Amino acid sequence: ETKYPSTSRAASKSVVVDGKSYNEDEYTNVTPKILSFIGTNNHNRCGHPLNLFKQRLVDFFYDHFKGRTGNPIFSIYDKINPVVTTNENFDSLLVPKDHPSRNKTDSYYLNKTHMLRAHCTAHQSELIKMGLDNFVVFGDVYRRDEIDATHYPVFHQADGVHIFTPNELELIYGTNVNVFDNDKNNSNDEKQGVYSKEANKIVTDHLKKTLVTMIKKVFGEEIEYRWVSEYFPFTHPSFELEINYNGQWIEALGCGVIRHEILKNAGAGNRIGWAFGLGLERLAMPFYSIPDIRLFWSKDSGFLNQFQNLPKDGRMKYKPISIYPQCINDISFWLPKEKPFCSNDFYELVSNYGGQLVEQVKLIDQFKHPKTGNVSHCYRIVYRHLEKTLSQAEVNEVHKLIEINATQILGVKLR
Ligand code: FA5
Ligand code: MG
Repeated sequence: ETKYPSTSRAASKSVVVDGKSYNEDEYTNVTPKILSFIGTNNHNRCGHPLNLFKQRLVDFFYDHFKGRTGNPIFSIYDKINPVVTTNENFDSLLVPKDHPSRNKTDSYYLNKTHMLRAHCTAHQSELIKMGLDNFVVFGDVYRRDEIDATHYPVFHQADGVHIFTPNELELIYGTNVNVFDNDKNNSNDEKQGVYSKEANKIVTDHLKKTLVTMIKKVFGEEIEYRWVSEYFPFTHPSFELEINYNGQWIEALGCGVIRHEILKNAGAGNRIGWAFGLGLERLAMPFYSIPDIRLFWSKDSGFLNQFQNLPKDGRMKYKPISIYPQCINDISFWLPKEKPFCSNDFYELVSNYGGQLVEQVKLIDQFKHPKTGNVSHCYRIVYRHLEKTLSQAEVNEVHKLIEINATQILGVKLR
């Protein structure tokens, strides 16, 4: 009988997702809770509001872009596995090696080489390599982030790409256009050096016009919107589209002209194209008046039944099942001195032990002791059950569990 030292067992631990095994290493930070979301595919579940909303977007792309014989030119992908390589999520999109989004504190890693996609743009390069010019990818994406009514560690995105051949540009513009600029150094805020001014303008205008038409088709002609300049490593120029909902500007999507280097690496170097990425929940929430992003994960019939018999193009206003009171508990502790501490680790711990009861976690105060140099954080945790009134005793129990685990796992000292 051979006995292996326990360390070698630990070193060969692995995470299994969708029947595939990934060896754990110092990058591994997915939790069982996060892994449990994989395969739910709310965007593909009949009668789910995300599916209804997705269908509206699909219809737009099918109706708006038709080929010579009237057939849709956009392909839809909604079943691509959320496990991607770091190369797909970052490198193929020219995300710099030191970009903060690569940090373990911001993304979910299976190990050093594989992760849960942080955006659906992760599939862009592969699909272009396959020869596709026009497509939309729908899928679940995973990010370590704060928790509140509009943020959840799992949400859904739609990512679209439209690539033009020189001939197609000419068709839009009416006359022959040069796609490329002879002076490759001619890059500025408005365009990439390689592309000609006209080609860049045609594609930028086409992008903005398409997305505004899409937003108006979904929300109605009266929707108020504005364009904001943005930066993405994978597009230039880049923009964000914001829409006004009840007097508040909501960031609906990011978009831009695809970096030529990406097209070139994917075998489409003779072309120019645009891309966008939008949050399905971000738009479905105002569309159906859904007040809290956690409701998309509700299994309560009071929520889902409201969407059951809704016609595909029907718009309805979600009726809150009832508003149950919040329960607010604060937690204060000294940060450990011997290891790094980041707020996202605490947010995740709260979400692991507080589950669906946690509505918000927020850093409300921090303090550095002038003599000892010790740092203290105070977080406010807002508890609210979506479907019943919580008793103080139930909340205390969960709060206690969070305190114990914060002490044991994160090494903090309660104050
Ligand atoms: C991206 O993810 C880029 N990949 C979008 C893109 C694609 C730009 C292609 C250019 C070309 P961003 O992190 O801003 O960008 O997220 C895109 C959209 O997802 C946001 O506009 C918002 O609608 C939604 N979103 C972002 N974070 C969250 C979140 N935590 N919860 C819900 N929705 C979110
Ligand atoms: Mg953004």
